[in-house]
Amino acid sequence: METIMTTSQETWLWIGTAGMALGALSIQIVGHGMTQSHHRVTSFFVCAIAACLYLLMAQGQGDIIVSKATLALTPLGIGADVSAKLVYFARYIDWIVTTPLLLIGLVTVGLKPLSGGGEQTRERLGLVAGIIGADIMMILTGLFGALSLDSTHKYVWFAVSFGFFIAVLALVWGPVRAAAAEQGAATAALYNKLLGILTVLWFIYPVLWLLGTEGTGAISLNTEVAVFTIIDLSAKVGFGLLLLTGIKKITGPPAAAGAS
Ligand code: RET
Repeated sequence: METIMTTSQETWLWIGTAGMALGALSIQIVGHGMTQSHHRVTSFFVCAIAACLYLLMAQGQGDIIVSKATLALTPLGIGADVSAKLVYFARYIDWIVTTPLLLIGLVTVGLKPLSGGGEQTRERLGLVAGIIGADIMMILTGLFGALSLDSTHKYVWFAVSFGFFIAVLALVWGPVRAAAAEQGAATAALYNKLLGILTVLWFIYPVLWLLGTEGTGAISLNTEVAVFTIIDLSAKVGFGLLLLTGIKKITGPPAAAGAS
C-alpha cells in the first residue's frame, strides 16, 4: 500500500493548481460581456474552487493516511489483512462543490427560462433538486468508500455511489434532454454535445477510482494522480470553455441581443 506523496504526484498537483487558475482566468476572458453571464460565473467558480483544492493537495495538506489507528470509518476488530493507504480527501471537497456547479451549467443550457411562477416552476425545481441531491450523495458515498479499509465496506459504498451516478445520468439524459429538444435545433445540438462530453469524462472517475488506491490498487498512485489531473482539467476548464463559446454562438453579441 502506498503511504508516501512522491515528487511525481507533487509535480502533477502543481500542474493542476496552475492549470485551474489559468482556466479560471481564461473563462473570465472568453466569457467577458456575454449575454448569459451566469454561465461565466459558475464556470469560473468551478475552476477557482478546484485551484484552491489542488493547492491544498500540492502543499501536502489535502491527503490523509488511512489506517486502523487514524480512521473513524474503520471499525475496530477488522481483519489483519488491511494496512495503511494515502487518500487525497481534498478531491471530494472539490467535487462535492464543483460537480453540482457543472451540472447547473449543463442543465441551464437544456431547460428554457421560466416566465412567471406556478406549477411549472415547482416541477423544474424538483428536477434540479433531484439531480443535485443525487450528485452530492454520489460524491459523499464515494468518500465513504475511499475512507474504508475493509474491502466489503468499500465496494458497498462504491455500489451506492454508482447508483447515484446512474440517477444523475438518467435525469440529464431523460427529462432534461427532452426539454432541450423543444428549444430549437441550435440549443438542442449544444446540449447534446455537452452531455456527450460530460458523460464520457465523468465515467472515467469511477473507473480510475476502481483501478487506483481507493479501489483495487491495480495502477500506482503516481499514475492515478497524473490521470486525475488531466481529466479534471478537461472536465472543468475544457468543458467550461466549450459551454461558454457554445452559448456565445447561439446568443450572439450582447448588443444585438439587447436590440432585438
Ligand atoms: C466516485 C466514487 C466511486 C463511484 C463513482 C464516483 C464518481 C465520481 C464522479 C466524479 C466527477 C468529478 C468531476 C470533477 C470535476 O471536474 C466518487 C469516484 C460513480 C463522476 C467531474
